[in-house]
Amino acid sequence: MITQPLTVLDHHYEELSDDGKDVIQGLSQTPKTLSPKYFYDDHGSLLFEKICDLPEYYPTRTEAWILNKYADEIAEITNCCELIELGSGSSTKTQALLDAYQKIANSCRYLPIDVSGGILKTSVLQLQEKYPDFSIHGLLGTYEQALVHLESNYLQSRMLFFLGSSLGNFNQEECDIFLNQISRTLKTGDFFLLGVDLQKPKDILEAAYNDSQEVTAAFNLNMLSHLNWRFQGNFDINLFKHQAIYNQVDNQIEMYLHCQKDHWVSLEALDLKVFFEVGESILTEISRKFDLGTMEKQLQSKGLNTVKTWTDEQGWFGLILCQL
Ligand code: AVI
Repeated sequence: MITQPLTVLDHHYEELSDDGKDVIQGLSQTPKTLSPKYFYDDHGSLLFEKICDLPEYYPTRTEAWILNKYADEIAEITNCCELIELGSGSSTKTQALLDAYQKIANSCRYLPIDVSGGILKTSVLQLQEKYPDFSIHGLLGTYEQALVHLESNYLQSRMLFFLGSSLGNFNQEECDIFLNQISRTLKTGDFFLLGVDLQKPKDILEAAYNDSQEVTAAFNLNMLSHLNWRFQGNFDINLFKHQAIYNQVDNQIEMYLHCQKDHWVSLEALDLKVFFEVGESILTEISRKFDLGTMEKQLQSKGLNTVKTWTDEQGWFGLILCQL
């Protein structure tokens, strides 16, 4: 069924909603931080797609392997329902699920949600062609906007899914707020499918975030170029160096940009001047690595009870299907 590909949830989504107040706050504190949402301008989104194909970055292909192997079983458990994907990107991995649902039902509804309009529109148009009996419609906006939009009354049963271990980029408090929103968006009997990257040896994790082709380094540094065009800044990316370390106490990768020289940076649109000292660092991202049992308990505390969990042969990545 070919329909309008997208609904824009907030026409001002491109302004990232808070006009850089978070940049002022993050760069005014010690240690300095920046929100990972600034990775994803058009160039950053392309670099992320490249990261997903890197030999060292195992999460994407490992999760795809699990989905390909178990999609039929997932569809059998949930039956035909409205499929809603948060942060769908190019929806590449999702096709294993769509194929499985196609086998059990003539028509299903699939709603991919993303902040990147270009990639969302392209993938919706391609999927509408590939799955003509499905009703496929993109929602352009942030997770928060989408979850509020989806809260209203609805009849069909649902499966919300959040893949790629994007949950790992939230700190514990953000994770709590997000999971509360998820359970508010579902009604009793609905499903939530969550992909999580699991704890594993430090050397494997650090290699995945310090790849030999330096694509992750370019992705991290691109955040500064993004801030330059968005807020009329003068960051010199040659004065910063990328590094990712695995913090074994908090079980998280931490991505930093280390300053190589004393200098001032200004962001004119924010009326901000910041001094950077040689040796100091900006924390740009955390990527938490989970333990399945602990994650299942956290989901349960939100009323989301595990129905079944799947992992790969090495136990590197987990896919949890839970039900409200
Ligand atoms: C999007 N997110 C789950 C990725 C991750 O692995 O935390 C982002 C990323 N950062 C560096 N490489 C990939």
